[in-house]
Amino acid sequence: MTVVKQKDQHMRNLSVDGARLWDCLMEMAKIGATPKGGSRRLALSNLDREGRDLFVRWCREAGCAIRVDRMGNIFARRPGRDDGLPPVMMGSHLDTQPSGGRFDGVYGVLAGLEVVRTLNDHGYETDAPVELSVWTNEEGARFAPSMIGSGVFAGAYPLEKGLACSDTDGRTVGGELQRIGYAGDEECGGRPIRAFFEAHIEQGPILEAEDKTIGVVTGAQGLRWYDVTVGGTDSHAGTTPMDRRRDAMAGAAGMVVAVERIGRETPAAVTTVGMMRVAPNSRNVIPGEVFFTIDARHPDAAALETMDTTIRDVCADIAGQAGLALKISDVTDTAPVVFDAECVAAVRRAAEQAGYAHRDIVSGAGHDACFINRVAPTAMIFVPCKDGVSHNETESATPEDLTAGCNVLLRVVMDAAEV
Ligand code: HGY
Ligand code: MN
Ligand code: MN
Repeated sequence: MTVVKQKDQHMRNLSVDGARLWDCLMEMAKIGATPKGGSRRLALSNLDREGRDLFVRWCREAGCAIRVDRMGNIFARRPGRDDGLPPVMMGSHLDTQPSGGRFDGVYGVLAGLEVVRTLNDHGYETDAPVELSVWTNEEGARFAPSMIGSGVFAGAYPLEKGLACSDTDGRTVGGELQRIGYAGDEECGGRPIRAFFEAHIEQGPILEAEDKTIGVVTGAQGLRWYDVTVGGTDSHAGTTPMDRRRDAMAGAAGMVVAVERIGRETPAAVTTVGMMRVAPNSRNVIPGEVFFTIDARHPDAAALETMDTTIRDVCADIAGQAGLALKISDVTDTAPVVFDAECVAAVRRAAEQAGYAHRDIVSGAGHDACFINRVAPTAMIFVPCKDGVSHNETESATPEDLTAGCNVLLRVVMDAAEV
């Protein structure tokens, strides 16, 4: 590979191979493909292993050295002229929701691979090394909390907590990493990173509605997850008079409606009850226990704090009036994030130089970048998705927009990797 001084001006206008990127996305989408055209690769499942293995093979073919840390985070490293410099990192996640789409997370990973391939195609040597990362269990669908791999890497959670997270069958992150062969020996984090960039679909309707190609992501809203258990008394549906019941389902239902109303009545807030388990879950038994989850988000920390108090109070009132037991456990509490101003400006500049319509945007979704932002200058690049739909098998994005976002990623990585 002939090395070309990276200062050559014409090298500044490299473009990625959008068709190759699309083909990779579709190849990865075959792993865990769902009947309605989505993806199901739950974190650390056999399908997640298959996706990881395919990614590692592609990166090795692109000349990258592979390292895996103790949380199963994968790092594919392309050497730089001065390999002692802290790397410029790109990346996202390969795990999906149970009925997820083909682009959430995967796009940021494979756009990074396309950047590496493009640099290779042109024999472009960066000063600093470039690393492409895959973070473990970003979605939080199988193991809670979400973003646990990047969270441990960034020091938000101790390693022991990360490895001990378990799914509803009692399998732990640590055990599953061993089982699928991704229990690495590298310590998590604690090393300097020059900058981190994550490309991602917006997962919301704004860019598409405003006909913008690039979202210059300035930050992300705050997020709180709760586990709620409502305790009543199992009893016979036919013989128990209505005034003698401790009906955990009726109590939980009132709380779900109240939580939804808090989201709807608090400007800029969103609240969701996504999971529910009923015990004993028999049609002629009054439920004695109901478990459900709450996901509450807001871009402002004080407003999120107020929502926290209101949610706890309203659930306690409902339980008190119905004589029910109530337990609310905090699962995750991540404050609103502001990304690095220089990295954000680099994304904006790259979009302008490429002539892409763009706008600043705050992410409604959480991302690994939100944790990496604690240990490295970080920013994100958004591209539109159809109807703003995500966490849904019909999630869709255009090859043109995906290519544009990847070109912006290429530019900011090349700039950041220059000394
Ligand atoms: O929940 C989120 O915001 C992300 O998709 N894991
Ligand atoms: Mn994601
Ligand atoms: Mn997601």
